[in-house]
Amino acid sequence: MEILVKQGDITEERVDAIVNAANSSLMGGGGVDGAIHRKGGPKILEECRKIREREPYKNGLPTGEAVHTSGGNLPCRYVIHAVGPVWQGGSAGEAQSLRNAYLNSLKLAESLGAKSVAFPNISTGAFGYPKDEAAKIAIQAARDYAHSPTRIERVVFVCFDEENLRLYRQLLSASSPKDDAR
Ligand code: AR6
Repeated sequence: MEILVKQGDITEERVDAIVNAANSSLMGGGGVDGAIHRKGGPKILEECRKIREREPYKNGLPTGEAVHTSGGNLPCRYVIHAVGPVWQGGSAGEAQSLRNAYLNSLKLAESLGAKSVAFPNISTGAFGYPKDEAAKIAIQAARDYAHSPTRIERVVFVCFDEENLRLYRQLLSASSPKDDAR
């Protein structure tokens, strides 16, 4: 599994699955969530509503978990809606929740047969997670996932802002996977 970074708008990615930085309501919002629903069209929201109608999601999607819809009008086949944590200072389990959001998205992508998956920088916008810490967790989660056999061939971190792009580039070039093993 290759791990790549690029700058851009995730709604334009030609991959099997893009991940949405959603909130537990699954009813849309601002940031990347807003862009995905705007460009993907009403079908995605309709599918989200259906997910919310059934258990165990009647009260919303818990933090760290992921579900999927179609890609609607987007070039991707699936949108994986994952909920990252709201930053509360770091002692409320945010790191584990963020890691779970990445790992659960990868597992779901794999179960859908996706070979290529694009991620935004989950939780680093409205949810306020410090970008450097979030980038380390995201990259480590992808590397840990790649340690086990997987049919996912490509993971792309799509950075929207310069700061995230710089952090991801630095982290992906500065350390080999082995150096990162903890
Ligand atoms: N493509 C890729 N990345 C983007 C795009 C885009 N089109 N637009 C923004 N980003 P955020 P969160 C980056 O706030 O922090 C929403 O209202 C942005 O620069 O989208 O997980 C949801 O409904 C940032 O680095 O998500 C939730 O309520 C990253 O995406 C809440 O915000 C994440 O920023 C989720 O907050």
